[in-house]
Amino acid sequence: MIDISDRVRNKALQAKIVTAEEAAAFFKPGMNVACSGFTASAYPKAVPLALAERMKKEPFTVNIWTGASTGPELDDALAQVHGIKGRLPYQTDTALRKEINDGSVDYLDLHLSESAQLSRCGYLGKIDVALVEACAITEEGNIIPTTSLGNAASYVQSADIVIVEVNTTQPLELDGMHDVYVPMDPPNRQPIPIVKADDRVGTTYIPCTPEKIKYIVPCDIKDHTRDLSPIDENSKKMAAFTLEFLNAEIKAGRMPKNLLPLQSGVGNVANAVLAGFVDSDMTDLTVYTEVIQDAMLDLIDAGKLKIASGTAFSPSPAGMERFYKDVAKYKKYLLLRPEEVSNSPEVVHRLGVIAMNTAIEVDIYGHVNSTHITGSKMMNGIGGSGDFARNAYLTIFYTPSVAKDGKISSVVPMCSHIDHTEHDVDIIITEQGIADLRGKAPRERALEIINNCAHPDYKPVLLDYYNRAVEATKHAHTPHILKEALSFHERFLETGSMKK
Ligand code: 0RQ
Repeated sequence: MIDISDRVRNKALQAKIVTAEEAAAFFKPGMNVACSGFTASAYPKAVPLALAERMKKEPFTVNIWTGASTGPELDDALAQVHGIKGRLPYQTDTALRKEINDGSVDYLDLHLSESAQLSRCGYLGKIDVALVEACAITEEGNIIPTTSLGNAASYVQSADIVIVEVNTTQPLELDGMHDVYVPMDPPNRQPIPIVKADDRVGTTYIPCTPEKIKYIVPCDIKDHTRDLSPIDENSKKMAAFTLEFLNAEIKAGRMPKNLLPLQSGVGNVANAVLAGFVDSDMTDLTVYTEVIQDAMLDLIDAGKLKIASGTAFSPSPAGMERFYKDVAKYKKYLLLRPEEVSNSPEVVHRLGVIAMNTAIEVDIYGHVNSTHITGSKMMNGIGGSGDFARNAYLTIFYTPSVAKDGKISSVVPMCSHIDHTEHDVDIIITEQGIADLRGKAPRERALEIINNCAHPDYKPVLLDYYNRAVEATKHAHTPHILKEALSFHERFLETGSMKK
């Protein structure tokens, strides 16, 4: 077994060090297992792998609660052995997605800012065990987290039993990068006293006591973060539109020169947009987001970033190496918080965040579908997009104008599922252009979106639908022909293409 005695600073606790198999033997069918982890960062690895091995011989299921998506050692390993019955609040694993969409897994797709509070409310049942990754455990039993916080602090607070995986691949210098603050629940909640993206309001560790800790398991498996894919042409165009738009906002006096705190989703568009900031002449940028990726390291190196506050540090493997080589330098600019703080509607609203997230489809009135393919099949989940979209100062959604080689238009008459309503969406950007919906009534928005964002292959049919809807409803507030509104989706389901 790997020696972790230097990382378990409470001598008495060292007696609780066991193998992953011994810890996995503790789990019982139907347990609510509340894990650390947000994206492929800081999720438990050794114990879930051992649990999956046990489930192969002795099939049973547990409910997995996390911060968001995790890496393959947790979601994929357990999904492969059909070991998950309930899952919340977000996930991106392919095998688990299949199980969610074939009815085997009950998935609660939750606003991430609310997921810790929901777990404390009681109606989801009690947490049977909190399973969290740590860098080290202090003399007092407190847990020093690793590359994300997610819901780990709240889960540890609520649990009577805690299993800690001490990950030796995580450098001890991570200590100090966290700001752990768990809000009280109503009616005792106080304002979260963050007024600037870099304000610290909590502890650098997850409070815990030695008595709560049942087992400590050594782990030497690295975070399974993903390689960055090269930035594609569409994303480059969407990034250029964003920079052009934000520069115009600065010129018009609607934004300060260093903008407002930025939030960006994950993936190609987010990377391209952030890369655009690296090449821009903007300085003193601040970031108040969920997931901190490679582009933040670029912004730090370019001397453009004051602070990036998030809940997960999830760069590519190459980005992680770069960070590990100079933790002391990068750490000064990075701050990890629980997701109920990083995504807090109260704080996002106060700071005036610029929210930039990706949609699956948008409709001509500005509603956004972030989660469902053709209305029924879950893709990933709402994640933090709702926390930011509803509360940001400026809310931008991105989508390529078409999907599946042009067979699908991402601009449709009516979204097949709605996560973000017309009331929350300010700007829509596709590779075709930008629709500024601010201050526009629904009929003006429809023309702005169709003319600026739809693909030329679909523009005529969308305009035709809109014009006929206006006539049919005699210029109603939000014109629709209901029996036709989802005809694009019907056609796709029937013929495999939205094209006529
Ligand atoms: O399917 O993988 O089978 O080819 O959807 O689409 O273009 O690869 O885009 O990876 O950026 O994901 C909205 C899903 C976009 C993501 C979504 C199909 C497409 C492909 C993925 P294939 P792309 P991305 C921060 C904020 C919600 C959570 C969120 C997401 C697959 O951004 O999950 O914002 N967002 N969180 O072919 C049918 C369409 C389609 C379509 C795309 N119109 N119809 N299929 N696809 N558009 C992160 C966190 O919260 C942690």
